Amino acid sequence: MANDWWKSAVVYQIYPRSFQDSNGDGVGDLQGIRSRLDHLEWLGVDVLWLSPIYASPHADNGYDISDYEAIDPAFGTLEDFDALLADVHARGMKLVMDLVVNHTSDEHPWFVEARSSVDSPKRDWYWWRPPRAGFAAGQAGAEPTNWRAFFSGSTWELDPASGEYYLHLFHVKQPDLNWENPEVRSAVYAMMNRWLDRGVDGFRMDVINLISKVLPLGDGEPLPGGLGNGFPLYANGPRVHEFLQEMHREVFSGRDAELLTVGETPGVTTDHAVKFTDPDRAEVDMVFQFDHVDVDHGPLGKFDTQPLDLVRLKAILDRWQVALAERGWNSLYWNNHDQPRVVSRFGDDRDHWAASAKALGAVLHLQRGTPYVYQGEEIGMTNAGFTSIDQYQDIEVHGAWDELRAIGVPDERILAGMAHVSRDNARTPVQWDASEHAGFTTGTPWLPATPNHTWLNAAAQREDPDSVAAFYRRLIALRHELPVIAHGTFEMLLPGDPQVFAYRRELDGTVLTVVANLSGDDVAVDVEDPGADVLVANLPDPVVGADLRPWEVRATLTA
Ligand code: ISL
Repeated sequence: MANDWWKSAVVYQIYPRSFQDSNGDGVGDLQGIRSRLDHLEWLGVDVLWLSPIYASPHADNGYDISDYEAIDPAFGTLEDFDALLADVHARGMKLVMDLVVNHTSDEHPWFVEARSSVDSPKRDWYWWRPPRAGFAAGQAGAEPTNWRAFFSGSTWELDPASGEYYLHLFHVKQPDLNWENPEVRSAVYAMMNRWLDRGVDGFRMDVINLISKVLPLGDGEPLPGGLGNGFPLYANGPRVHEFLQEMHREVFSGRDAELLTVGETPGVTTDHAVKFTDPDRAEVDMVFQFDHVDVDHGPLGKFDTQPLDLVRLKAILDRWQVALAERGWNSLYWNNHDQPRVVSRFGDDRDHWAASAKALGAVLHLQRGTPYVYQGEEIGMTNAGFTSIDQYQDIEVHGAWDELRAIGVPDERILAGMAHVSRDNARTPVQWDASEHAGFTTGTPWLPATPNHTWLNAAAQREDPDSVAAFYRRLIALRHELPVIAHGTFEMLLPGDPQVFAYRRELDGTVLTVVANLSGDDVAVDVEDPGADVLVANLPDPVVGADLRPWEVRATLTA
């Protein structure tokens, strides 16, 4: 197998909680995934990435792990896991696990032990600090640094027993591991090796660029509301590349040709991304950058949603294509369990639902990089349409609700932002069929199925050669068949056009030109070769060189 087999592969992300329930408890599980592998094989994806299935109190739906070596009973057993892995391999696919090691759950035995005493041998496995000089424990402002947590509030929680604070970049139930401590690193590597020995095919590494903090820990630039921005002090930190190279030596070396490793790296720069993914440096195969999904965030953060500026979105994606052209590799995504549904966000889920879902799919999948499909994206699933705060389950939403109200943002404005970009939009059950709860469960789903499942579902689309799912299937097959898609150069065309997304790929004399109208108007384009053949298009009777109809995409090939 070539060392870079993943350059022509497509990854499918499963969020197990919402994929398929097999036992009627309303939560998806491993047996449920096994029962739906036909769909994934039909779609033609190469790799499945499972969001966390480890034992967890589920404060953050499994991104708070209390035992890295056990399967959470809500999802099944280790036997179920082995059976799933065998099934996936038997169908010629690979299985990649989520690796959440910036933090554990506060219920992980490591943290329970660390918290038990300042003299605990595990105390230094986490970040403990006394109150700020001159302050008493618990006093306002006594937190060791002013950092704001991702899920609102301070990143520091007081442990009353010892009078010290522990660090949690995310929720209070997600204490950060201290990667400076070599014992922590060895324990993580040993755990990873055990999963690889069990047969898994790699890892998606949660917030892996946050594991190295700038020492000594200090304050960040003040933010409105009194807290500070610690991000520059812990993102892409001083030892992060060293740690990943060490991990590579201790875990991947000798077997990395078969594996896929992808770092989730919020705030990664192109310079760091090249370092993370340059094969000669032996860190990870690719990373997830965030610039394109942060494009519609406003001054008050993600829930302060701004209209899409397509010229800016294109400039961001172009910059990433160019920066990683010679060294390193991009991952390509619109969606995951943290992002709203792309057809609702950047497409038109009302008047041009199918055409816009397909156009966005084509624009992404024909770029250079490894595409990721998030469950339900392949059938054009839409946002949840929640209108009241009680409908949301996500801790991020509830933290932000309190925080934004406290600074006087009107409820309607907050709710509008949440309806647009909240993470729960991606977490409603996969819409398998038109039956009650969309075929996801026979019980009561933990988050309700979106009402449009009566017509928007996988069963209907598998029958229909013009469906969004059939179109995604074709895009995936094309990457396998045409080397120009996996390996060709990338050139952005018409960068200043506010409606058209167009680019050219080239390999050994084969030229692929993609033109997409990401608007509801007719628009002219003049960049296609008149002699080219249409390779894939989303509307009937495509004509090379003709005006693009609303949300039309054409990809043409010149040999
Ligand atoms: O979704 C976000 C908030 O808008 C992101 O900032 C997100 O928190 C960030 O991408 C890190 O995400 C990962 O780690 C989190 C977890 O909640 C996310 O689900 C996971 O993808 C903490 O483990």
